[in-house]
Amino acid sequence: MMKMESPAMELLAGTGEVVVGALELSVIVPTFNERDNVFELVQRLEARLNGNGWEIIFVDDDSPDGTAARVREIARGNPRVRCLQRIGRRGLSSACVEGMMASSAPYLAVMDGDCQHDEGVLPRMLEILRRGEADVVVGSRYTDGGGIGSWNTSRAKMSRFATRLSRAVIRQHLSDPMSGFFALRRDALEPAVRNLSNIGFKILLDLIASSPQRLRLKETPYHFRNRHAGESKLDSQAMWGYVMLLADKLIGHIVPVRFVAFGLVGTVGVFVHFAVLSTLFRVMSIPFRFSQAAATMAAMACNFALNNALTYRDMRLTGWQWIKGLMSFGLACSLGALANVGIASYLFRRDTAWVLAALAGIVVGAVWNYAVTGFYTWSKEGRGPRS
Ligand SMILES: Nc1nc2c(ncn2[C@@H]2O[C@H](COP(=O)(O)OP(=O)(O)OP(=O)(O)O)[C@@H](O)[C@H]2O)c(=O)[nH]1
Ligand SMILES: [Mg+2]
Repeated sequence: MMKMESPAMELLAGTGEVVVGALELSVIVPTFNERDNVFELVQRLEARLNGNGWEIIFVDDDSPDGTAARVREIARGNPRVRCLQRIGRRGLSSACVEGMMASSAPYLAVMDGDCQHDEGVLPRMLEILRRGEADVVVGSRYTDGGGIGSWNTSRAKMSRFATRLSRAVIRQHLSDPMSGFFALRRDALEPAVRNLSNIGFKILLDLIASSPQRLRLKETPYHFRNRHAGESKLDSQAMWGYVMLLADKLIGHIVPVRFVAFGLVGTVGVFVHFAVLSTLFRVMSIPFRFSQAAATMAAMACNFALNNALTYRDMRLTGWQWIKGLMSFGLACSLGALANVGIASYLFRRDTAWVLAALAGIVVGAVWNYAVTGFYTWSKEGRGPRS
């Protein structure tokens, strides 16, 4: 009798099917508006990985340019290619995690969909994993033999600064912990997966910081190339996502990081309130109650817009959903204000110092606003399509 090489082969043996090669590697590629890059990437991978038992899983966040349809078109002629299309969601890290969880391969690799990562390095990464020399192999731009291509100096400086910040959450040395190009053993992912923050762009950092055991890391150099086609999604908000990730790793076990962001946005709202109030009341001499009402509306709208762009960036509302969100946010916060005043007045009547009574009212109002808007304004049902 033929010797079975893996449980997968044993399972198939009874069906009479011919097993060409067991699945060994899944390459996970997060995409957003990469329609003109996906075919090129598949071809480049075919050239480098041919012969191995591998597949490529594109995780697309319902890109408006039709990336998912393009991937499925390719997949119909190439069974190595799969498409995971997420609706009403955004986020590079969470896309990578869901792609990895959709794979059954013992080895996983993550790379960008715009051909910036050098696919020629993948066989070396796979070999290191096969030999059991590391749990994670990181493609590094900052180790000897690596490079960052034609980045301008400000982007290069920003990347180095972010790398330094990362030391706050990972205690192991890595020259390029911000890398989006890496390969790992599935059994290194599984213990970490429930601790992941799933925030922002930096999945490798999240993974290393979330692993209950110390992962064995190895780096392999590569040159970061220019995009093949399309536009960058790296915007100023990516930096905010990074700060949120670091904060979640540092204090997320004490207080939810979204609540901290919500509180910070609320503080900005107080400044907006006073700016509008003083302009209308002091400068334009509009009666106090109208000025106060206008300032409250302005602060509420500003808080909603900031929370939508930052605190709930991964499920931000657009178009008609944005208007509906603003209304439900306004309603929830009005009730929050009533709770705030009610609690503060009650405590004040019971001889609590006025500052403490006011603070207690603010905390109760903020928790109410956070809980209710998280449930109604940015609920699953409220998530609309994004641009
Ligand atoms: N699924 C998914 N993929 C995303 C999202 N944002 C970015 N991506 C993909 O993640 C990869 C990296 O994003 P890029 O915009 O290329 O970021 P970058 O490589 O740091 O920046 P550039 O050098 O300017 O290209 C690309 O394949 C994007 O299509 C997202 O929200 N969801
Ligand atoms: Mg890119």
